[in-house]
Amino acid sequence: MAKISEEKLQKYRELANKPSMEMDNSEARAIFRRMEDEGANVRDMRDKNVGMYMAPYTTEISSMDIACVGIPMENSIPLRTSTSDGSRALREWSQWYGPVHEIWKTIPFDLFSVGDYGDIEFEQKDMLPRIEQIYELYKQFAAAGINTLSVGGEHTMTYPIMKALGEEEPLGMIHIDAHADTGGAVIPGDNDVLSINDASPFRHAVRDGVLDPERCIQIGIRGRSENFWDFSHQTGMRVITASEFHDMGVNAVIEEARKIIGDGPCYITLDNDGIDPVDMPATGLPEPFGVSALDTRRILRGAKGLNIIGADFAELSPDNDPTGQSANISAALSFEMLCLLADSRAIRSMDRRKTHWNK
Ligand SMILES: [Mn+2]
Repeated sequence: MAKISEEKLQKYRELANKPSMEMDNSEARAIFRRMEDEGANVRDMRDKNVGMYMAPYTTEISSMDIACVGIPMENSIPLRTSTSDGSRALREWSQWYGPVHEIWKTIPFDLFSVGDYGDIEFEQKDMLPRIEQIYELYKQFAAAGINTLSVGGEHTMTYPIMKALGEEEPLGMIHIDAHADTGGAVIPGDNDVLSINDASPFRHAVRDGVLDPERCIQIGIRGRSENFWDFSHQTGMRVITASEFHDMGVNAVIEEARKIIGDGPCYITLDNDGIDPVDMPATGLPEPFGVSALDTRRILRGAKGLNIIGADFAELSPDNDPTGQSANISAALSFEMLCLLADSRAIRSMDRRKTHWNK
């Protein structure tokens, strides 16, 4: 049996002696070095106090271009809850992702100032004051021209976010979910206010004029509640059921989504129950035969180049996630969204300012 030649071994040994941080990709090498120099804990993956994707924590609005925000909201979920813990779980797993996008090589921290705003500290327990508090905060983000990656928390949160971000120009939407979330009042005679819950955010957003239904695509809709979404169909949203999604194939769906969204501002919202519960068990509302985690990533990657101004990941319920599998996948998908936000902002604006960590 021939041995590996001394010449080759010599070369392999030289390469083997090279420290990991001396990687060939110079941009990747530079960002890891810079993060470490500025005090980010890039070598320890067990730090539970780290910011989302290792972004520095800050509540100083003027210091951010892109804000990562946790919204620990749990007010109207009917069963198997724990969405109030979703942002904590995602933040913990987010250390495994970034700072460089594996395919696009996007480095959000080198393009813009990304900050982790932390979890919103709700002043009150009830739904309406919480909705109001989210709206007031996102109005500040909108006024400062900040793009947001929000992690929930129940899906109701997307309504006040859209209300703030869509005030100037109505948004288009790419929405992955088992449910279209355009439901009406559950109890006949219920007033508009009480009908705000996690099955209705997009009905309220359309009614407020901040979401353009003709620029909306809803993907993965399925299950026993499918008959409750008349509002989506009647207002011209494109509803792609999970069955239709599987028949069409992901590339045809992406093509259609891009046509529907066009050039206008687009918001991406992922409800974790849109993803098949085999991949994503951490949901209060498991609906089988959904969109795979992999196809969800394909859809996100297919959105590159669109004018994306905000994104969120909703309804992660860590109590149903004993291995952390769901939080891990949620963090992976949300990093795709962070890169989309950075890339879109880079298309819109020439202004650049890097993220910095304090020592
Ligand atoms: Mn939803």
